[in-house]
Amino acid sequence: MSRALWQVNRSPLRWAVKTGVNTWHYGAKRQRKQALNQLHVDAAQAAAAADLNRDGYAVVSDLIDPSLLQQLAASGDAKLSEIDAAAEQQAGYWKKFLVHLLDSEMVDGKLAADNLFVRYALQPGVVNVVASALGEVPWLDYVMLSYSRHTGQALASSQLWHRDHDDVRVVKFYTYLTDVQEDADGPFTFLPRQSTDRFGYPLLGSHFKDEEVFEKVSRQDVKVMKAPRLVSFMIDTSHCLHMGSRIAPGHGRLMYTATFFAFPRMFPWGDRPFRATRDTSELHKMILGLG
Ligand SMILES: O=C(O)CCC(=O)C(=O)O
Ligand SMILES: [Fe+2]
Repeated sequence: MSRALWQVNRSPLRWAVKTGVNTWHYGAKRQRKQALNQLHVDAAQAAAAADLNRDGYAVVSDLIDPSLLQQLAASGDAKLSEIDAAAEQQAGYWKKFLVHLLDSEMVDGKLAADNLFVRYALQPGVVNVVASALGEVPWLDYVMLSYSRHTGQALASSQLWHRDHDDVRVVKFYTYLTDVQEDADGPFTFLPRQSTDRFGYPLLGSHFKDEEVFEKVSRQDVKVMKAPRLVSFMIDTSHCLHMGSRIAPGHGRLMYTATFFAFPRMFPWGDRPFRATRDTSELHKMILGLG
């Protein structure tokens, strides 16, 4: 920041001068970096963060609060009965193979900060890992409970190889809520960071067919997350090519996703999908973007 701007910020003029979004971001970013020091990151969480930064992925099942996991599993099971109704509501949605199951939890388009699906993302075993990996308190962009199903249509969007938004750090935290132990269950599938780097950034296109990827990267590098229900993992989806939800007939996959960004979000954000309650802490408000 220039010296002149620094002075304006401290002068009585500061509210009259539009210092611009960048200056505001600068302050918010610094605050987020400082707030990292308030977190009590344990050795296992730090190790997972190191894995995430080095390889682009970490299996984090052991870091998850068992009671929250049980509650999530029970709520997930209950939501399975809502699939048909939700699918009907979302008939115009472009990702035909994906049914969103949290709409019924929202009030005016928002989830309360004490809603289970939000609390699950805010647990220390998740936040501490993402925060240490990013070097700052993360921004929780959204949480999602999705059911992937067979459509019989050609592979599209996230069923093809892609990175999520290429220039911000995106870390996604996933928990399987049904068994994903066969290819037919549409496992989350990815290339570690090093292999993805070998693929590089083709000038054209953001979503790639298998053949395009394996022209440049060995098939042996592919990691297929085949795992029983309740396994949790984190992926740096901005640095790792990934795809999934290639579901065979008669199969389906229920998965929880929490998407974290390094602040600021690359695209302007509108209304947040979260609402604070009287008991929401300052840390959680920061994470939920309700500052
Ligand atoms: O459905 C899948 O497994 C892929 C999901 C995906 O691309 C994402 O979560 O960013
Ligand atoms: Fe993705």
